[in-house]
Amino acid sequence: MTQRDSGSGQNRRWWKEAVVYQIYPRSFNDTDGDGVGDLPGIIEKVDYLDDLGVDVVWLCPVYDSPNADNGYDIRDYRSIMDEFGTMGDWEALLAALHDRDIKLIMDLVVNHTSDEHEWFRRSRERDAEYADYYHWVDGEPDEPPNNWESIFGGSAWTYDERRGEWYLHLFHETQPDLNWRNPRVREDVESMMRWWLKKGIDGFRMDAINLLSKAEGYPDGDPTAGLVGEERFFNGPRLEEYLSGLVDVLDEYDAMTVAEMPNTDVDTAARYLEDGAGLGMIFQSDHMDIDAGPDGIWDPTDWGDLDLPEFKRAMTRWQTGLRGRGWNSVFLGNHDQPRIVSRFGDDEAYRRESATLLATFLLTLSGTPYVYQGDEIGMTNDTFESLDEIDDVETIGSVTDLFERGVADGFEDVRDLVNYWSRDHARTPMQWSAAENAGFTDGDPWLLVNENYREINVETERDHENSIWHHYRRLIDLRGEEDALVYGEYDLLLPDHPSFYAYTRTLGDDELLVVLNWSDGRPTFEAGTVDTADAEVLARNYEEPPTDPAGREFRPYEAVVYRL
Ligand code: TEU
Repeated sequence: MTQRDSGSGQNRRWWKEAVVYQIYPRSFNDTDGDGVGDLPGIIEKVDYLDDLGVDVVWLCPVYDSPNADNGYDIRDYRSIMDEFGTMGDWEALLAALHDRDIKLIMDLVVNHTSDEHEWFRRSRERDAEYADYYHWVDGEPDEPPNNWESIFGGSAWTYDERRGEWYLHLFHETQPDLNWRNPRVREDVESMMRWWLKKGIDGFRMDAINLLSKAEGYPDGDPTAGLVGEERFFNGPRLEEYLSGLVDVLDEYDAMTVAEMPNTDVDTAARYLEDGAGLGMIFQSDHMDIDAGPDGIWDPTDWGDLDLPEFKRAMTRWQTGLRGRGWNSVFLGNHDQPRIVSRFGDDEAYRRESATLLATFLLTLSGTPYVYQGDEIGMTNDTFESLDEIDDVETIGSVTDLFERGVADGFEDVRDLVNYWSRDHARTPMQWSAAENAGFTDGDPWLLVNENYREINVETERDHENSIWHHYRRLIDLRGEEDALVYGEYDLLLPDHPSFYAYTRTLGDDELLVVLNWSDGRPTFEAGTVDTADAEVLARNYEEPPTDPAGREFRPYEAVVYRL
């Protein structure tokens, strides 16, 4: 691929100019009436994606899985989950996307497998070939090898009676961690990646990839850490080496990579990006942790308030910090996070205004934007009345942990916490229409459909020219037209302002200004040293605003993109 210079010192690459749409297949569209989304359901909606204007689809796991973690526990990397369809359906989906010039990236989940994967079954039998595929440690059945905690609650170790040893699982006990020190594991993963790349996919999203390398000898972690053991397994000693191996495979195919790396700072990230290990981009988590309590998201103290200046600092650290060192990814939500309009906007009085503001933000920053399914119609968080309504293994594990530690005692004590964080908010079925079950299924949906589907759905959104959906579509188009939105430098204005988030994007002589009133108030914008006299409006979420923003009062959640 030719890499013309973009005029900004950043090499041009196809995936830098792309807008990605993330599909959580279980919740997208069901065609066979079993209440679970499927691949033919996605094929049915390929024109929908084309109309929206996205360039890449990131498909969450569709591999064979017992579904303890909805497909993030893989039983067979080379076959398709029965509920989702067949390999033939998957091939038809790839062809339908490629016909419309939409690329497809798949989820690569290789920190762990399902405990039903053949490798694990043979490993626990001490089969010579697979004995060393996982992290096994000898010891007494009542004393785990160390104090590491699982990200989903409780100890990270489970004693396996069959083998008479402990195995490590940084997630659920049915998700044993692969032993990356074993070169055979790395070879098997690389050959699996090649197998998919040869089928014609355009890249991978790498799941929890900065957990691959664990501290040698499994030393105890700092017992006061939010997640005990975190400094022992995030960004571990051999991570760079393992990533380079994966990148070598991807480079053979000009494939796109986005690597999920929570708990990573900018300087560490730079080591893994372009000039380091060579990853295309990473998903960092600074702005996702901002409203968590001191001990993480399941800490029931002091969580939930969004402090805009702090949020700006977190975003800006990455926007400016990676300049010339690597490419950003930009996301506000995904299948693990609350709905963005409920978390960062106002999902009641100003749902349309705040959802369109968030769209403007997402699509005008430096880095490749990721739109999560349903955000383009402003889908909101749901309300969960009991743990019986929860499917998410993380919510259940974390809440059980709070109960066991005596921090909480019953659902009432955790109601607000669950209703703020549960990953199920993002997983309620896609709302296509006002028909029963939001047009998602003719059967019983696997997870409750949000009751607001009669008002909030694709059909209604597409009928109204000033809707959230049309705003996404226009902003996606604008990003395609304005090189400055892709390759321009980001400079923050008014860092400490409590309501405005404003920045410029500059590429050569071209200077764009984005002004977002991130509040339900009516603050007056002061442009400072930026000359706005000849400003031209490129995008807006209210009727025609005056062209010069300086000295003007902005309406609640008003968002405007100008050319200066
Ligand atoms: O998530 C990894 C991860 O770090 C999550 O724990 C995330 O930070 C948390 O869920 C936020 O609430 C990935 C996948 O995205 C997730 O869906 C999987 O459950 C997990 O890996 C295990 O594969």
